[in-house]
Amino acid sequence: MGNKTTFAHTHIRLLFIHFMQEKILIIGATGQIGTELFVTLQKKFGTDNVIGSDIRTPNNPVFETGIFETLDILDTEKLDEIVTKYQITQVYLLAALLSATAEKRPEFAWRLNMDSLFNVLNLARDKKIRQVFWPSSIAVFGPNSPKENTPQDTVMQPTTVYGISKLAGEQWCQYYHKTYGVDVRSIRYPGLIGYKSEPGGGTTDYAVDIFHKAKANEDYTCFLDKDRGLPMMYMPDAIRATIELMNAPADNIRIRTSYNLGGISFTPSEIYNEIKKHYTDFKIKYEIDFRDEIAQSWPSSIKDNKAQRDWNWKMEFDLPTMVKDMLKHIKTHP
Ligand code: NAD
Ligand code: AKB
Repeated sequence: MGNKTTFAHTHIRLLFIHFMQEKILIIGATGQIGTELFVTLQKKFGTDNVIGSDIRTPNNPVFETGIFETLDILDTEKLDEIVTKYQITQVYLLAALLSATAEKRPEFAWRLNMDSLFNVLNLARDKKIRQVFWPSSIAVFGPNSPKENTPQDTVMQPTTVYGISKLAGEQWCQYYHKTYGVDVRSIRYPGLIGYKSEPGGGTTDYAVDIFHKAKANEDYTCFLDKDRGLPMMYMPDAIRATIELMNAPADNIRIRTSYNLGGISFTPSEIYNEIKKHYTDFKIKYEIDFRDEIAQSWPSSIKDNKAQRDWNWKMEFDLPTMVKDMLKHIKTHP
């Protein structure tokens, strides 16, 4: 009994030391997800243990507290220097060109989205870091995938350069895990909605822009068709999912490509009607552009039973609760 207790105590102490020593590098930290992740990880691991980095200089006040490094992820020497300087154990790689921007610069998007991933996976292969998070997207699916309740494994023939890069990236993650034992974990995020940061050139950005127009008492012009349903998720759920996945025991992570995450599925007219319950004079009109074609190629809803099975994933926010919470915060957020 005594031995068992001692063993348990030692084990707990080692776990504690292990978590105390986690040093995290976020690459692409000033973006929509990075800004929120930076704050949440600082709270969890301490301000000195989270290093934000980006090619851009931050202008969001959240970066006034903590450590920030300017980094172009394509510069492997600087990446290596930062990893060594801070003795980084975990990397969250968020730098990428998103779907709409990538269509305008396809070759550069392919280079950035793929080389950034190789640069980080190679650090893990060479045992310079312990764990990697790299996000995929619902963009891995294409027009031939089932539209509703899209399962984890199905036909995947993306038609955008962004989707092609994410699908290839997923396969590389699995390859590095199988071949080199790299602990890389990934989520196929739906479109993300938050109030702390601006979205960065995606097809789902309308679902953030619409709130800012409502708050400013202006009409909103939507670039998607009013009935274009897409899977979306409120940022607090997405950040929680990311951290829960990263903290799950390695043996539970049976999918090393990327996990489907369902979120909330709605159309522009459905979110408009929900916002209108709070802003009764709010008006919308539709001027569809190339982004509607991208959206049309993606699923309307996603099945995430594998994430529920492997790491107990459970979403909290539905459309009404998300809209209410967004509007509450967006009013006071600068
Ligand atoms: P974002 O565009 O807001 O942020 C990306 C950040 O990467 C930016 O701050 C940008 O300055 C930085 N960056 C660009 N090139 C860089 C380089 N060469 N070196 C270093 N930094 C560079 O994107 P986001 O919405 O925060 O998305 C982050 C990741 O999550 C991306 O991989 C994206 O594909 C994925 N994702 C996002 C969503 C979403 O709805 N936001 C959904 C699915 C997947
Ligand atoms: C985009 O619209 O490009 C992103 C995504 C769903 O990957 N928000």
